[in-house]
Amino acid sequence: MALSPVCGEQLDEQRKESVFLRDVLEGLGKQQKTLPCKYLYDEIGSRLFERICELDDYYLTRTEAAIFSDNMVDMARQIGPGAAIVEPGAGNCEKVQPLLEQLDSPRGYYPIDISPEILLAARARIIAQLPDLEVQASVGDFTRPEVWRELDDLAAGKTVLFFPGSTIGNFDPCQAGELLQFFATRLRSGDAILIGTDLVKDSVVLERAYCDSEHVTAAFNKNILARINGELDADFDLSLFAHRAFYHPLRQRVEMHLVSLKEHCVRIAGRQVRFAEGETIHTENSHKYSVTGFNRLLDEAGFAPIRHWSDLQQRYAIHYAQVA
Ligand code: AVJ
Repeated sequence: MALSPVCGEQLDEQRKESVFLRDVLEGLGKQQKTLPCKYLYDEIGSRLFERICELDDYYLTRTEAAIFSDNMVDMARQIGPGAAIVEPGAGNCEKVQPLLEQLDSPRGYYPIDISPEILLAARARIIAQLPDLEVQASVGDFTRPEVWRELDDLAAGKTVLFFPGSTIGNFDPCQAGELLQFFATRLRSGDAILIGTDLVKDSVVLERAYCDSEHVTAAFNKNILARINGELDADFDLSLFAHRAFYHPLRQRVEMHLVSLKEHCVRIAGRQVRFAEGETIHTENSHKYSVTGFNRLLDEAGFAPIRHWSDLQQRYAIHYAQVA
């Protein structure tokens, strides 16, 4: 996992910038303007998201954590001894720690993330706390096959993918199915996935989670415009946009938008983009599933649903499914 030399990094930065510009112009050129939600998560965005996770209105994080802590013994028993845990998009690797501690002689922990800094710090922390565990971090985009090649020769034995946080909800059901299928093809028969999903529920509860009373989600959403201003020479006036989040019951998802409060033009890298009054930029989707709906998705992707754990209010579910 060598870090690239400085000149390579500079080239990389330029390439990243032009991909970002291309994505922004392409998204804002559409009939329904959009911006890819991955751009919400720069350093400031990631910090704002961490604050969202601590909000009273945002029930997801603490509900998932409670389901894990209430059922950890059961989950570890379900996984069984000697398992290797692979975590795509592991970030700071905080959620996996109690599982690693509970498992019967796990074979190793293999986090994958695009941010080497966060990953290496997390790896050091886990090694300090669980010195007997093999920890091997892979830097890269977990949706690309290359990064999985390093994991191809995990010693024989069961592998379990750990995918918490309702991250799967960011993908539309079709893409989510493709991602699950991609995961399934990286695994062998008898391997499994432990995956968290937010459940379909009352729209008032959902909308409060994405339009919180402390306006942290609004700041998170608007940060994408600040990021474009800072990185791409643009002049978005953040005060001309409002945060909007609503539940779309047919699509079973919360949509996040930025609403233009009046007709105006924005300049981005020498180009003009026009906004009508009330026009929106669609910035993120958060899909919600019923247990049966998600089981169907797992099944279609090549995972046999084994069981799930939920909270008393049925707000959130953690599914365990095995490669057929
Ligand atoms: C990181 C995709 C799980 O959809 O709940 C939270 C992102 N956006 N508030 C979610 C998010 C606004 C979050 N996920």
